[in-house]
Amino acid sequence: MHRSERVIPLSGGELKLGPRTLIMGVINVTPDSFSDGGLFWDAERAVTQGLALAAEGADILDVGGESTRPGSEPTPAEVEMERTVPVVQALAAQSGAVISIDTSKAVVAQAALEAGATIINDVTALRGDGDMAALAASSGAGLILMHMLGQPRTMQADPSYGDVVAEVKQFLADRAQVAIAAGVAAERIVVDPGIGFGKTQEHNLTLIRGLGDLAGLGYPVLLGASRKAFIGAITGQERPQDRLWGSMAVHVLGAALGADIVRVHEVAPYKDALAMGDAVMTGES
Ligand code: PMM
Repeated sequence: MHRSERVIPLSGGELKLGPRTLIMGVINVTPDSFSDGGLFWDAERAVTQGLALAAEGADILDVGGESTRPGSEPTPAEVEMERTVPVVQALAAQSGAVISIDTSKAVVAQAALEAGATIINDVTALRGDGDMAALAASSGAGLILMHMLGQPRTMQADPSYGDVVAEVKQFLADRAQVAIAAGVAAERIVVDPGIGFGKTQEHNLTLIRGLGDLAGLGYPVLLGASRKAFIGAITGQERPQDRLWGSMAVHVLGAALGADIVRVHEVAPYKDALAMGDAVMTGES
């Protein structure tokens, strides 16, 4: 088995990891996300999109109200809450999927958890808000810790590493220890190399090749490469929405190399592609 069988306990449910790669569908409620050009930024459309992705088989819906595209400025907490809370509430009630909130602000995360989210997806890995670790611990939420070098505003300026896999791995180990020290249960932690967050094309490719090494930390691994610029650079597809096929190759390979969860914008194509990849890797159909 190329991935460990285990369960992430969540309030009101659980996520079963192992033979089947889990799919996290992206719901960006932002006017300026790089990947979907703000298509889903009003609440009603975001809910419709979330329900569609759940019907296609998304295990998790990741709702975000702040763009983290390279060069983006921070969004005020009230704006982020106005965008995300109604969407979380509707999707938690109607979709049947586990809901994660993509935020680095504790007040936003708390409001989303009250509205029915059960996972916090923090792209700053608890460095953005001093209250986030305590919230994660007291709420019993799942916690995704992502690696980012620098801040979205400047992260793509000139990212540099000695050994990118070793450095990202050490960072994730350290952040997981910070979470555990604050009272987060180790079994609720997921780690993510943060593809495109302060990384060159070569760094991204090396990190994907090194996913098995990151899985060696002992935490489930999430891979989010959908529609990102490095895929456009290799395939020549300039528009993010034309990067599905390139993105699928990356996530199927990533799952074979050790990613337990993939974060993607389309669900139906991945459902079949990952079913085949998982069947090849496990021998189970
Ligand atoms: N990428 C984006 C936003 N949030 N969260 C995690 N854990 N991992 C990612 O790779 C990630 C993220 C940016 O992409 P988007 O515009 O498609 O949301």
